Amino acid sequence: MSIERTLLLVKPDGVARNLSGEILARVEAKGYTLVELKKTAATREQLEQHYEEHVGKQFYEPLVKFMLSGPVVAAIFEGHRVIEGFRSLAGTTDPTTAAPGTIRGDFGRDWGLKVQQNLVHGSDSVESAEREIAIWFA
Ligand code: IDP
Ligand code: MG
Repeated sequence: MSIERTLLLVKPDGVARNLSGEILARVEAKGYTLVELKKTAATREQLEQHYEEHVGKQFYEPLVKFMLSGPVVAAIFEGHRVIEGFRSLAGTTDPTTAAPGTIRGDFGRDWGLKVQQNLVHGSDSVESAEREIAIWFA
């Protein structure tokens, strides 16, 4: 067994809708361990690093503006296969078609905006998790 860590963000829509506790509770109930937790206002510098893979895409600037629109909750969760496990709990990127039972499927919808407001971020690989944890928990 290898202990793995992931970076979870409750995005500004999730915080504004008072869903932070519900989201964290689902991850804890699944069996993963909360390691670090904070509510914070992202900076543009942090977001430019965090979303560097999306620079140049149509939704990039709307995404950065959205993530600056209010506070986020940042958490580190730990457990064997937590990266894959949290992405399964989160559901697919598009909340319209994310499976019911997932965070995005249960609480998300398309608001017709330039960026999908889909409540949560979760790291997609061990390398991404290490990079992202350093950005949010320096
Ligand atoms: P992920 O969060 O499911 O890993 P990514 O492809 O890494 O999805 O995209 C980062 C974020 O950018 C998404 O969570 C979503 O908020 C937004 N996004 C991604 N693709 C689109 C798109 O095609 N249109 C609008 N927003 C998008
Ligand atoms: Mg991603």
